[in-house]
Amino acid sequence: MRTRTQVGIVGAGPAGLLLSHLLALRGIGTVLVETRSRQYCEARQRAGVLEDGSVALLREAGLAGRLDQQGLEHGGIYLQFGGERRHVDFRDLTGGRTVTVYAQTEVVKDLIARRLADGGPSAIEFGVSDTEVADLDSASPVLRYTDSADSRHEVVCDVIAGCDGFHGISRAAIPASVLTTWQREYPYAWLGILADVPPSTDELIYAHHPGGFALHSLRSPAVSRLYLQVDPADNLASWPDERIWSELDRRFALPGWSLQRGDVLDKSITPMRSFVSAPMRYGRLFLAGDASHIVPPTGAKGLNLALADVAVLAPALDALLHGDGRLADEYSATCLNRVWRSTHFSWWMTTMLHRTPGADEMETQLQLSQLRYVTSSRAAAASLAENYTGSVPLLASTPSPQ
Ligand code: RFL
Ligand code: PHB
Repeated sequence: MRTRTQVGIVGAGPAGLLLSHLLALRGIGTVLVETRSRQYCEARQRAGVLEDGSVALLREAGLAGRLDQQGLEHGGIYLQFGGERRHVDFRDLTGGRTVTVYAQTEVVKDLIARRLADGGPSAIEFGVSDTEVADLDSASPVLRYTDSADSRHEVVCDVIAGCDGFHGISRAAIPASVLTTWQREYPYAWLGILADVPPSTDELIYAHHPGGFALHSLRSPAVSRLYLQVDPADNLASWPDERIWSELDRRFALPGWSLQRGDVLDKSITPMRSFVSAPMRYGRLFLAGDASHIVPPTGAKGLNLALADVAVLAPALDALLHGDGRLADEYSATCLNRVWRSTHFSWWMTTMLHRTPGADEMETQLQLSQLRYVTSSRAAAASLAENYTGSVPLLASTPSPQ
């Protein structure tokens, strides 16, 4: 079947879904294809923290109905190390900025519901296979896929957006000779659990411990989200619930405080990596979100970067489709400024808080010194707070990385 659309979008994660919605608001038609089922996309456990810029963006786009009711505003985080738990007060350090705890799964549910309500059942094609993008350097790039009923489709587009995550096909369709990539794999992974128990803390706790990093986050007043640094070669079979809870107890231990336990609702292990590819455009293909860059989750940046990319991309594509390519030409450089800032911040948080297997005592002492500094110097604390809340300026006028 051969059809036409203005923008073909690969991937119905936060980037692809929000892009489709922002383009619809501008009267631009999209075909959005997704390999997974709707249920799978809505259940996949991922990020939990939105910068206030992301909240403002979702609000402006008319998507914040549930977010405004259920999102939990947080004005800081705790950093725990050397037997102490110290608070970093974002509101005070950044002139009132905050973050909002609202799960990525909820953002995705809101976006899917809105696209289907506005665009009808065909607004998102779930369960596709064999997605291909071709003719990217022509004026009419082509998106091909097989739908869930086994029919093959060819969609002729004006532009294609690759929003298909780190393992998608879009980035791989760019000739290697025009892409530069930077990558760092970390020698640790995160074991994450969702637990049916009220959080034991009012704000997130990032804990440095000789046994490895731990993070206490949350999903709601009734559901906690907790992470442990583990070996990337570990599998879930070696982490029965009892071992997870006792390791969490050990890493968060503080006199007079205890961690409440509950049923484990979900359990997964995620590798940690930093990755950037540039440029984020090749001909009529534009990459957004994890398709172009990955950060380790310690800075809570991945989802926010994905949303920020498409906030820049939607007006750029609108102008391009109306004959003005200037914003589209600047797309990659504009996004990469933010991407590299978040890449640095995420790497910095990660290496400050995790234990490198086999590292000497020097690493520990350097980390502890840095942790004491960011919790005692107002300038250092303000830098962390600016980066975490996303209040660092975009630096759009600075010469771009590529
Ligand atoms: P996604 O969410 O990976 O969506 C890509 C979609 O593309 C589909 N797809 C294809 N569809 C069609 N054809 C193909 N060939 C396809 N190949 C793939 C996939 O099925 C999928 O639905 O990318 P997107 O939209 O760029 O969004 C990025 C975010 O998901 C990611 O950066 C964050 O989850 C990262 N992250 C965090 N980010 C934050 O901002 N704050 C956090 O607190 C935070 N915590 C986290 C995180 C990621 C984690 N994991 C699991 C990696 C915590 C964890 C544990
Ligand atoms: C989460 O709630 O899933 C979460 C929070 C903060 C992070 C990473 C993940 O840095």
